[in-house]
Amino acid sequence: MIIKSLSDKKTLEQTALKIRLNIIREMKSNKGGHIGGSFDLAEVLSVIYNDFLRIDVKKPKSLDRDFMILSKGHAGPALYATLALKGIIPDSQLDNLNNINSLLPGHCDRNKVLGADASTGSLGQGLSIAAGVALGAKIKNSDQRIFCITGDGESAEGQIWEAAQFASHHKLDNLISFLDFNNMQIDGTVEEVMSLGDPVKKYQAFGWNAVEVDGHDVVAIQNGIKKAIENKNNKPTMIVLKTIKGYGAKCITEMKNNHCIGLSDELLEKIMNELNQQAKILEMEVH
Ligand SMILES: Cc1ncc(C[n+]2csc(CCOP(=O)(O)OP(=O)(O)O)c2C)c(N)n1
Ligand SMILES: [Mg+2]
Repeated sequence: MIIKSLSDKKTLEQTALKIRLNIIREMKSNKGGHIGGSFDLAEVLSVIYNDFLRIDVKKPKSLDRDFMILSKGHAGPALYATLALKGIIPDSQLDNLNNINSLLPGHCDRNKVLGADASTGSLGQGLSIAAGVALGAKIKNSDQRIFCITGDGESAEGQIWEAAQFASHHKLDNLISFLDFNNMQIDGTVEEVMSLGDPVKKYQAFGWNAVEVDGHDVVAIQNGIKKAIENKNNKPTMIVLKTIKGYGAKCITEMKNNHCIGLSDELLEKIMNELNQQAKILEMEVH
């Protein structure tokens, strides 16, 4: 499999910052939402959409496209932020998140959002959908890649492990999945609510290739995906992303619970100060 030339670190980090800025635009219009679990996906989405997801932005529903299924559907705002940057959905939609008549519901809805490849939000289902699409691609002899992002709290769902077993049984090496391993879920740490143990060992035991990488290191993520594509050993791949929920703004990561929060003017100002400082370092103009 030939891999096109990959983006440099700065480009990927700039995209990650643009994703966070777009998320904040969405949150502003909704006066809050799932900021923590959306912010921590900015790096992985930047790498997937800049370098690996082969889609024609003019035909995002084309059947031979690569698929990206956001199984932790409450992070929909992170996906929409990326789709707007890629020109798949209009940028103006970001100013109307989760309101009546909005085309961007809080959770992913494939019937409303162009580029959302599955309707998710009921946790545990996305990996099964991704595995089904990956099996379909195998049956068609298509070289499509199927990407999927799951959560660590989500991994308490039994269906995740049925999908893991199914994907290895069917040798779905076209399935590249991620686990957002931030050790946080809705109302506590994963450790206290339902410990996940060592997900790398678990997925390996299920017959997957599995590695852990720093989920905020764009180059490490890029290398992980590259290896998954090159690795033709008939196994699906799980890239465990060691992340910090809310990463990108210290004022969010320092909150005891940043799962679904209101966005006051004061908090908005604090977040924007931090993002503007990062923009200066990355030599970006923020409007
Ligand atoms: C089947 C199901 N059960 C419960 C919920 C409620 N819920 C929404 S988000 C969430 C926590 C998910 O944790 P995790 O996967 O770690 O995502 P993160 O909070 O890290 O973004 C829960 C329990 C749900 N959406 N679906
Ligand atoms: Mg989590």
